[in-house]
Amino acid sequence: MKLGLGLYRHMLTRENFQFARQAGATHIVAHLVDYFRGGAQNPRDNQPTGGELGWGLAGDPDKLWTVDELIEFRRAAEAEGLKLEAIENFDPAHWHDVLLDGPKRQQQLENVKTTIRNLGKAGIPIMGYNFSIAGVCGRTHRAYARGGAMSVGMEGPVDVPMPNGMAWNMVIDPNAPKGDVPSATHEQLWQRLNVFLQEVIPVAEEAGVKLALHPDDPPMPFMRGQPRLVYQPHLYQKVIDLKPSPANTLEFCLGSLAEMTEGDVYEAVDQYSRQNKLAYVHFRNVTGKVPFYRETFIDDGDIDMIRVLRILKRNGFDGVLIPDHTPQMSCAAPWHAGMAFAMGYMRAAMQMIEKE
Ligand SMILES: [Mn+2]
Repeated sequence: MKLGLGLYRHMLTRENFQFARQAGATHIVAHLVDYFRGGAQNPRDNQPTGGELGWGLAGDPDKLWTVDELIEFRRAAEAEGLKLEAIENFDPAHWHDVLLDGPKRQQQLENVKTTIRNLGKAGIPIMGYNFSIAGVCGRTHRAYARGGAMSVGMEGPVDVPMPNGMAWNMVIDPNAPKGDVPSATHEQLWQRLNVFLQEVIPVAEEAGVKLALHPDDPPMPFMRGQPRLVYQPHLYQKVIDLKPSPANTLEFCLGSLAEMTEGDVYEAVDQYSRQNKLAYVHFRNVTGKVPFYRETFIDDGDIDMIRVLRILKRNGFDGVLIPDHTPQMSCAAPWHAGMAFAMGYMRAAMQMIEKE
């Protein structure tokens, strides 16, 4: 098993690569979507939360990530002794109609395919994604964690409808006509995923790239009137079985799985790692379940993280673990301190497990 760090786009700097290496990471997971663009409601150096208008403005619909810029990111990480393991999340500007089944769906499926081919050409092995209409929304940011550390949680269901011009909790069209995005059904959402997988997985296979699906965050059946895909652990199996392929894999988020109301997180780890379906792991801890949960420090939540590592080891998991999110620590560098704390814990735990 390998230790990695996830970095938001504006954090992809030499200094942060060095920070990752110093904390023992060998791998980087990079977010290339700028979640913070025009998002005044976001704390900038933390995971984005946003308000009813989401995180901010999506990217340029006409500018896909090029092979050259992807190679540049990979080389920048390599220059500091790190491997660029994955890109996390498509830009909603590039694929919103795949999620919404809108008029540009076919063109945007081609966007996704081009992006995956570009990753393959740039030597980046994994593309993480979250197949979600409303996206990562409806969460609150308060002093939830130990010692009054600022953290993220949920304080009940969020049913405020999603206005036109939004997808994946970002603004894709600031000039959209007034009104709300009509609610889809679960059947429609699964049909949309099916189209996506049937079209894109063969391209991923050819490109040598794994597509890795994040479960819903938060894992509610509906958010903002829109259905969610993987909001219980057993639904991950449905994704795998829809298009059996080594390129159809999971961005396995322990935090989201533990927030689900059904199933058992250790059984889920065993079930999916036994099938060799984990592309990489979000190694994050929480207390509680939706619609009331809180993100905690890694050693302080409901999940026995060491037990998870033992299951992963037993099933031969050899991929990357990243801290995902952590509470913010009270100091001059709250995000970095939170990550360093999590990574120190993870290094120690991994060294211990390797000797067993
Ligand atoms: Mn996650």
